[in-house]
Amino acid sequence: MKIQEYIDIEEQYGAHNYHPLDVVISRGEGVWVYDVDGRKYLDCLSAYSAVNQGHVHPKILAALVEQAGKITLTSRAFRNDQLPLFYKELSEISGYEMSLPMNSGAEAVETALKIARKWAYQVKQIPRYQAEIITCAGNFHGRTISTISFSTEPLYRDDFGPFTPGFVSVPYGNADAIEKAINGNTAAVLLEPIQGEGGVIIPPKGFMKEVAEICKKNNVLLIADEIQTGLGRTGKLFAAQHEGVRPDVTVIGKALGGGFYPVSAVLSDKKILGLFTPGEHGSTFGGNPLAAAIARAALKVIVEEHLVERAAESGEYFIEQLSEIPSPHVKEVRGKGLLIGVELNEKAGGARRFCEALQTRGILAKETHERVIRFAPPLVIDKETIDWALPLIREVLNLQ
Ligand code: IF1
Repeated sequence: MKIQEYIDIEEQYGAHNYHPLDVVISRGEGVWVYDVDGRKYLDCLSAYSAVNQGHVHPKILAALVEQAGKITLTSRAFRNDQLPLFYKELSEISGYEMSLPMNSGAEAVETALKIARKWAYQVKQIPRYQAEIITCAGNFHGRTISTISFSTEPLYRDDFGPFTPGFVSVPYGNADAIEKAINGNTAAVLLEPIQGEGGVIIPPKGFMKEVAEICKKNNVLLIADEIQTGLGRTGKLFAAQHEGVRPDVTVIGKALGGGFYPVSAVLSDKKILGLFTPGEHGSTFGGNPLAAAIARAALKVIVEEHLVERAAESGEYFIEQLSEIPSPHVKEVRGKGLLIGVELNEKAGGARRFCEALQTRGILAKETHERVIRFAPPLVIDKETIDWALPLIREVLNLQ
């Protein structure tokens, strides 16, 4: 079939909840993806950081194939031989005592919200159903009714009310605003260490550390959503570690599945996750042996291939080089590790047309929030590939 035929079929039979670039990908390997006509593209989105290890990583593929031939789904009514090893290895790499496996990021965020509320009622003794959770403007935590209930983006919220109560919104990056929003009923603060979808928004230096101290002082849980920033993306295993912060609860997803399978998890210690008793929470696929085997291999690749260090090094180089590109359109280049945003001036006419121009030059990037081009390639990218991309990016950033 021709590319246009694929597009026409998708447009006819699929809901239009996305506006994708007209590239029809049929194969991927490492940082490269190939369309149905064999054209090659550098993937600078990594499926929103779910492919940190690179596309179709052979070791993760092998783990998937081996496990898929043995047993894929037992339900949690029974035990299996992969989940205990997943728990142990995830605890060792993350430094948290326990974890609770789910599937999508949003499900893991919802799980974190539930355990924060449970902790509020059972441990902090907040009167039942008065628990409040502080969230930040510009956040993205998923597409469920509760997670969009505290979104400040009309596009994600409008027409989906009524909304889940119990959330207080404060400006992002303002520790004082968080302190002022805390009252006797505050259970937790939920935030992203760097706001990805918000446009790669990096908070002021010291923000995470200050928030952690405020939460500790006020007996409020700090929940970090590291679904996009975690697992090496920003040059640390978790972005909160850039400020030496260990949140009470850390939520991960995306690259935990190595780009092969939806796997997410809530990480915390026994004093919090130990509050769940049998039957109170769960999921059909959460913690299935196939997911566990894939996640174990995905984590192993991050460690064995030093992807955290590579993201730090490659990211620093990429950001430095991007910052040196003269362009009438660029307002700011910002990022941490390989989570990079190029913000354009208002008169540049939006980032979409630049992404389309990048596509014609063999680079796939996604605009976020109208005016930011996000560059987030798989963490396995090498300097040669970055050097291949830079002149093409320079060309595009100098289009009229
Ligand atoms: C879409 C955005 C990114 C996330 C953080 C939770 C989730 C996500 C920090 C939920 C998911 C994805 C969702 C996808 C596009 C993408 C996205 F543009 F939507 F906001 F990355 F920035 N926390 N982000 O980034 O995880 O349930 O999707 O597994 O919904 O369009 P999920």
